[in-house]
Amino acid sequence: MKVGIIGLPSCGKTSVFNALTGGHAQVHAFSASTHTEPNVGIVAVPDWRQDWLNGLYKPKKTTYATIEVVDVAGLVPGQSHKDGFSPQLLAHLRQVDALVHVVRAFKDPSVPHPNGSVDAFRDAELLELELILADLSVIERRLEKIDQEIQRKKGLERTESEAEKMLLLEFKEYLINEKPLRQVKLSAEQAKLMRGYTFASQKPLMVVANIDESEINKPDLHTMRKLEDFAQAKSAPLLVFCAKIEMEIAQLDESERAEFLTAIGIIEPSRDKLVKAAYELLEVIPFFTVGEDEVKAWTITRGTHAQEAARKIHSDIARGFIRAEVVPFDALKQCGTWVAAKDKGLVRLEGKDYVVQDGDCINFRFAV
Ligand SMILES: Nc1nc2c(ncn2[C@@H]2O[C@H](COP(=O)(O)OP(=O)(O)OP(=O)(O)O)[C@@H](O)[C@H]2O)c(=O)[nH]1
Ligand SMILES: [Mg+2]
Repeated sequence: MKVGIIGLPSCGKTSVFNALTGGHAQVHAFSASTHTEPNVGIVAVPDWRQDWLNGLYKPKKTTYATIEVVDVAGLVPGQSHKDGFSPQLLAHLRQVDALVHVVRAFKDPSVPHPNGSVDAFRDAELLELELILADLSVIERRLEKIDQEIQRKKGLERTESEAEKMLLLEFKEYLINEKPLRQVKLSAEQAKLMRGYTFASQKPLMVVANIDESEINKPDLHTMRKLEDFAQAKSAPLLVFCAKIEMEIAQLDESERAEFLTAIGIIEPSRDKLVKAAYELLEVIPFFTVGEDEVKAWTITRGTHAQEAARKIHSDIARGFIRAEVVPFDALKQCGTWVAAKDKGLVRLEGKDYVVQDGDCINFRFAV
């Protein structure tokens, strides 16, 4: 899973990146990132259930699920109007599964604001509009050429291009009404037609309100209400935290961290909040494979069948799939060991169509 951090210049993107990854990427009071390479980092997905499994199996190795985070360059308003986003930016966007839209809500006068004043709602709308305009320009350029192409084509290819055109016109209508494409429901067939495009406003999105250190646990309600309305209207969850402090938290040792969190009254670090939100947004869940060699978390789309889940591990396991031995995490924890769970009849044998559940511990039986 890969998420991209976007936002206006100096809104705190790199601070959020550091908060998530525990990294030390440069933050600047003056925006400098528009022409630099993006920061890329990995977040190990925290899961107390995996920690418990590690205690049980004492494995040689434990592998947490990971999320890759890309701190994409700052989006300068107006940049996308003529030609859409730059090829570099589009290439980054193409690779991400979801976007984290950081909005500056911190006031700190020592950090200049590109628009001269802090107004989180205005900025949120501005960036969302930037995504919409970039998509519009992609569509307009495509529509200029598609008629000629339709004329040239025959049979099925022609029908497909015509369907593509219809869909692009539908998308255009949405965008003109300032609706992001993430709100358009597509059939599998339509999604296939649009596979070659990267529409920024189509990516699942989370909004992060980057608040002042003085507002932790007591954010400005007027601003938050407006941002909440904004996020809801754009089908995005809203997260609220102070990136500067969260970045400092992420850079502390594990032992110091808990103490610091308690001292400032933060219950859940932003990293954990964001990971949870990303899992919900992308409708993915973890399952575990366990043993003395390795305890490992795997990420699958909700609703994945056992055989497909096995494919995540190895195509041979999927091909030679016989049965999945499954024990839900809670049952395993209650019984204490796999053997005890088996004795109680809580380890089930499931077939290839079993829908894997969040936290299932699975041993795949297969023959090659
Ligand atoms: N007071 C305060 N300052 C913050 C906060 N978040 C970021 N800053 C400051 O704002 C400035 C910009 O932060 P960055 O994280 O570099 O912002 P950015 O969006 O990555 O900026 P560019 O990449 O240059 O567009 C830095 O001086 C940060 O220390 C915050 O929550 N509170
Ligand atoms: Mg930056």
